[in-house]
Amino acid sequence: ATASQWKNRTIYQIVTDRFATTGAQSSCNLDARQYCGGNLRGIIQKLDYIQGMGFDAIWISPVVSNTDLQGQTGYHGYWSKDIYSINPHFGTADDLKALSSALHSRGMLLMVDVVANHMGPQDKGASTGTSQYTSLYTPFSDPSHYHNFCTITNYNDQNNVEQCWLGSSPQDGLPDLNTENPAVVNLWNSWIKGLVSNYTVDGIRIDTVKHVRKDFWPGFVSSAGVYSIGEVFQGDPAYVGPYQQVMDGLLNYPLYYPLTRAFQKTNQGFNELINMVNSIRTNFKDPMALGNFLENQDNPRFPSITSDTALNTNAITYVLTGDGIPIIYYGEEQRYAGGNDPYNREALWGSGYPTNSPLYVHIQKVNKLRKKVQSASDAPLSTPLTSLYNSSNAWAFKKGNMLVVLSSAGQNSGTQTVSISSSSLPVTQMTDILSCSTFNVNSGGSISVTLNKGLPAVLYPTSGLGGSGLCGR
Ligand code: ABC
Ligand code: CA
Repeated sequence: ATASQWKNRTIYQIVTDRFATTGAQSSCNLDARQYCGGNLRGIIQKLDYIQGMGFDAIWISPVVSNTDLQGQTGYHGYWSKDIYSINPHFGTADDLKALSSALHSRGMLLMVDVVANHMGPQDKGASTGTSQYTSLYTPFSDPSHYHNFCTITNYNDQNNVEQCWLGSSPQDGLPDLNTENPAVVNLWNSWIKGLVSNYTVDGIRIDTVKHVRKDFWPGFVSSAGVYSIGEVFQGDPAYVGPYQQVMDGLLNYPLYYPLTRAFQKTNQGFNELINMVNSIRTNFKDPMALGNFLENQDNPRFPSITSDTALNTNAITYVLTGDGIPIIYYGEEQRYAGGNDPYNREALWGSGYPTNSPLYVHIQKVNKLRKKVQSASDAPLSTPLTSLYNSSNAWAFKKGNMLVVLSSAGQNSGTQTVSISSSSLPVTQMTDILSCSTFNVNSGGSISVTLNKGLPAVLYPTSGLGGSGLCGR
């Protein structure tokens, strides 16, 4: 699928080992960093759970066979050993094909995570350079396929970031591929082409993008031939933006930090977040092709930063309604609260997969509205948001005919009235699809929206809700 097809989607991010299992639902010791039994067939069995929340795409862990490192394993999938075989812990090539077709028969898309910067850490043994252990890997089994060992010490030195290894020693570091070697480039380009066609993959999430020279990527993404979204783990939009010259989208790290700060405590104001939304517009070629997120496998889950459930709900509401493609990390809907890696990779079977928990239902409602907005051709989701009002504890913006009112007053606040006035508002009755309360836009273009207990409102013209399944319509 193309970037423009992905822009209307909502993505559910899965750590394959931790989302669903077809085996015993044993408890998962996070500290141990072992495989806990999640697999591809487990995902197939839980597609109703995902689609029930309104997601129409999933992103799964890297699928290739991984190395094990002295007591730790590649349960997360980022430690490639043999790029031509499927990680047996996750299933078989046929299981991956079955997942792909199960998704497609539901009208959903498959995104696979891929890593081209490095291979997995070597098992015990080699102590110097690269030459002693390269035979571990397929197909990168020649020393010329790797950069010599050096550790990344200076993130301001792009050469150091690209040519050196992640990790502090040859033993636990990630062998850095020589992505300048034409043999390596050719192997990667034909591999990604094969992966996409063998498994009918619709999009790729690319790992460690800033650790490979920029001009490696156009050949790789054009060989893939589908939407690509890269990980450049950096908060500065001026640093990340140029990467959109070499691939379709990026994970929106520049947004992530101000978004977290706006909702990590009450009454933090919205200026920093609004400024970032604007700065992203000037630094990126296509802001709507960026992937917005609040949680992922590398950062502490949001509820580990604040226990305020209203702040959490507001932050998620921005991810679902702001500019860009929403990405929700598995377990976010159940308010899992793990901290940094490895504690943010809980086994979801521990939850029992309830479909009535508050955030599950919240995400479901907003996704229903997204579908409705998407089918209303007058004002699509790709319309950039317009900020209409902000204060120390509220922010209102319009996107198409949707009016979103976010609050940072917190769960212990009472009622909060936000009065918005703009000639761009339709003079009509609006329904908050979360509470089902209605509010009128008067002929002067002003509306007063009442929020309760710090929860947001997501409003849409009542007359446009027919067939949405929202608020009895
Ligand atoms: C394992 C252990 C960890 C241990 C680590 C050293 O080894 O589990 O407990 O701390 C995979 C696994 C991890 C595993 C690693 C290493 O491999 O998932 O569990 O950690 O073996 C991607 C993936 C990630 C994956 C890999 C490796 C890469 O999303 O899941 O990890 O394939 C860097 C990379 C980034 C990478 C991330 C983990 O490390 O650039 O691609 N993620 C700064 C740097 C970033 C750096 C980040 C985190 O710190 O600039 O480059 O990311 O270390 C902002 C700044 C940012 C700054 C942040 C912290 O603050 O703007 O620049 O990021 O304000
Ligand atoms: Ca590199």
